[in-house]
Amino acid sequence: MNSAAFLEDFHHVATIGATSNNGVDRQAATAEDAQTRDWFAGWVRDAGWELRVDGIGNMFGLLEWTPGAPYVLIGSHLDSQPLGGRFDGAYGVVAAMHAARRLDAEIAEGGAAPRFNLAVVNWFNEEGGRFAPSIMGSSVFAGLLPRERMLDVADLQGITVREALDGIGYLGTSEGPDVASYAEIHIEQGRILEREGITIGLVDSSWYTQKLDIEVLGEQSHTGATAMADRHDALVAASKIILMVHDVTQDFADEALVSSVGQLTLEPNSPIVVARRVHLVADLRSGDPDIVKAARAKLIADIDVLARAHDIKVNVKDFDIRPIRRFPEAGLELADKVAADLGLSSRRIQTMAGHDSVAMNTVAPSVMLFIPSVDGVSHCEREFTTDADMVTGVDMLTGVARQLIGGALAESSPRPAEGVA
Ligand code: HGY
Ligand code: MN
Ligand code: MN
Repeated sequence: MNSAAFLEDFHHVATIGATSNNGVDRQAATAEDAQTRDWFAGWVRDAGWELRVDGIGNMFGLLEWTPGAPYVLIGSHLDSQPLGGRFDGAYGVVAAMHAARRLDAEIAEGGAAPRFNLAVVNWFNEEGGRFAPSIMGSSVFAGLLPRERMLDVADLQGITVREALDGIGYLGTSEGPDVASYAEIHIEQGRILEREGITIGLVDSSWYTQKLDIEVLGEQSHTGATAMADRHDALVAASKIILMVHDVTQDFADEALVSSVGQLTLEPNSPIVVARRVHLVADLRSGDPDIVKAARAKLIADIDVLARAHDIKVNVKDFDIRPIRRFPEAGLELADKVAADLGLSSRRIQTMAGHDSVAMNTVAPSVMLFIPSVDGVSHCEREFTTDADMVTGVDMLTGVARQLIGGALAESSPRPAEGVA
């Protein structure tokens, strides 16, 4: 495998939307996202593969070796968080492009046409930083989210997904390929592989996740002239809610529940006006659905008490509820054997972060692979993974994809979700 070519492509993509602290800012359907999309499209065309863009901006590079056969999909996402890391998602897309190119060369050199074809995919808006929810493009593709409703989702400036995709020329009209199975490789975004000195993570399940959309409604007034007894300060109440979201984790075993409020909007956001409205998004995750549900119930009860005490109104809505999804045993065993044949250490591991594979695993047998993250840092400019680990991961993905196009997992079926309300 030509590691130098892979590394050259990866480090080139990292220059697109690069920030001054070694991160990237390529939020979904922005000009920077468009630049990586143009790069992906040009690379696919230069490779002689068919390029397709579907109705939610997912991009596919198709290699058809066996006319009419379904496709094994391999890929990830090129969009990033604001001031995010240059590895999250982009690594998996560039790795998939190079894995596909290797398999294409093997088949061209005399390999028999495999049972299944292969497609490389760049999923739209996996990150969900600009347009919520995250994992949008792959969830629409998997039929988990309705496309028309997602196209109407607006960002904080009121621009819709439809307008943004159309504005960068990536509101496609094609249908995606018929899927036989899916594989994705991604940085771990945690510290387990690094701590244990293990090269490859074999993801066996995803954490139960849900978001809370919280609207705090007070009353606007003069910060200087209004008596304290007369104030209905939405920001004071919101601040207490933010701490509640953090503190509820202490009701459970260490690290059993993770939660934060990551997004806050404030109205009218004037230094001389008591806030009338604050909008918050809280993210709650656990390996145990009952823990998230118990934490949610406590938060709703405590917020109700707070609203009364402050004589304000708080609206709380659930959204982006993701049950635990287990990846097929046959895929884990397949990946375990590929790693062993390559002489790589591996271990089974859960993912706390969401991924496109979590959506794809609902419609096609999927394999999700990790490579180590230095310090486990992600969604941060400090995110880092070594060239050596990235190159090893491309070998791993190529080995798994080679099995999948040969028909492995063809008889497997996706597993039902767990922890569904
Ligand atoms: O939602 C997630 O966990 C992903 O990072 N977008
Ligand atoms: Mn990601
Ligand atoms: Mn991410």
